[in-house]
Amino acid sequence: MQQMPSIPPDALEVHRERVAGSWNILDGGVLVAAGLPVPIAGTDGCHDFHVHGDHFYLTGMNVPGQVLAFDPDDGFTFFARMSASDDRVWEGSPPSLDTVRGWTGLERVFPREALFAWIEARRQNPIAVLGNRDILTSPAGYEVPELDELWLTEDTGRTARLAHHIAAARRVKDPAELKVMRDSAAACRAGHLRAMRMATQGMTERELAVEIEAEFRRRGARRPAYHTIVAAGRNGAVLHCTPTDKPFRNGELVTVDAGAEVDGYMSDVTRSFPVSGVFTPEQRDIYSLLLAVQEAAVNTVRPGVEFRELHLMVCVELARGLVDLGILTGAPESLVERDAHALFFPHGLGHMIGIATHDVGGYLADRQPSDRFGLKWLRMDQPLKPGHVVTIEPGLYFIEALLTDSKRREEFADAVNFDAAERLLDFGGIRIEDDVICTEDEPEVLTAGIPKTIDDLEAACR
Ligand SMILES: [Mn+2]
Repeated sequence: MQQMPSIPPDALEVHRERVAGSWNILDGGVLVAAGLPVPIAGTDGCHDFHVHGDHFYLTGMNVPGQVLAFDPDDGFTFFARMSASDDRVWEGSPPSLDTVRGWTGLERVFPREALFAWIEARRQNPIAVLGNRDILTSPAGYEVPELDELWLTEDTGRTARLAHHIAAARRVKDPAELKVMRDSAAACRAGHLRAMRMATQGMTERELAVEIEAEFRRRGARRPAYHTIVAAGRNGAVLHCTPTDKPFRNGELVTVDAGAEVDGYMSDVTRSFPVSGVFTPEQRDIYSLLLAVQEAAVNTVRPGVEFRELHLMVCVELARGLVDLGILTGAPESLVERDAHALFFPHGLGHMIGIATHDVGGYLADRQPSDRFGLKWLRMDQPLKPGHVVTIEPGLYFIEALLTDSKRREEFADAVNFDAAERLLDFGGIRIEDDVICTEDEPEVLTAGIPKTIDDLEAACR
């Protein structure tokens, strides 16, 4: 059931003004639908509901089947779901229209049955369809089953243009959003501390995931922000490893990539630590390299810094470290130019985070992801600005699929010591990830309270 939104009405009002101002439309209208629950095929159940981020950003509401509409004459109009009495038996009563007005700061709040008339009045005018587009395919779920007969004329060019503007607005987090993101980071910290304390030989990845997620919820999370990753030993080299029932063994590293959803905002943190509580000398060497590079990258988060440049800087520093460790051979810059580093760090340095874990607006509208091996999984390409919240998450992996690939072995025969790399397959992989606010000055690390130096990790594991 909907509770009072975490973002106060005056802040939601600012979101709406910012977005409507950038839309700058003179006719027609906009629909921003919340989305409908997604059925689990073959059952009478549904997947956990996820409200569309644009609808949430503008209303603070997360109730399925609701719609925010906009037109240049009336401004924003909200269509709230009023349950039938049978639904109230199963789901409880929804908030009254006045309660919704108070929560959202919206004045024009009507029962959802009025949506039909709103669309009918704009028949054959250009309409942009933002939010969840399931309103076009499942209009009955929004109580407008006659949508086809209403001659709703979507202007797809307008939809694309307006979607870009709302993504741009969502990039810069305001103080009300940052407050919630700090709460999310606090829940995330508690879960990671519990993981470090609880992990022990014989425990399974799945058992540890349960502990982490339980702690998130105790600290106010509604649910995990994404599928929790717990990966020990070789599994650490599988980038999105679903926890298995494989027991931890002393000598292995465990990588935990887990975040919490608190009041609609996400956290996303990764830490790697030893099952035994003590790093081996080899683990220390590789971990220290990654930590130094991660800390340098976090400290470089400043207005004007191009995130793609920061990613490439990290690649060069990781390549330099891998040369020192005898795994790569050559000049770090030229190794990165030919993507040799990407065998060991194939993913991007990070992404924007907010209402979504991989938040909208990562790429500027006129930039495209590269198809280069070392850049194709980079989720962000733009200059940083104050109010951006980004993850900084370099990793180092010894990935069987890449190291045993005959084409890559041929291509990088002169650059990679494959024997040395293969000896590290059991090392698996490590990643260090923090959530960082770009400010006018020093970056603020939302997740700074989660141990990441070797001393702090070994202490937290005791
Ligand atoms: Mn991440």
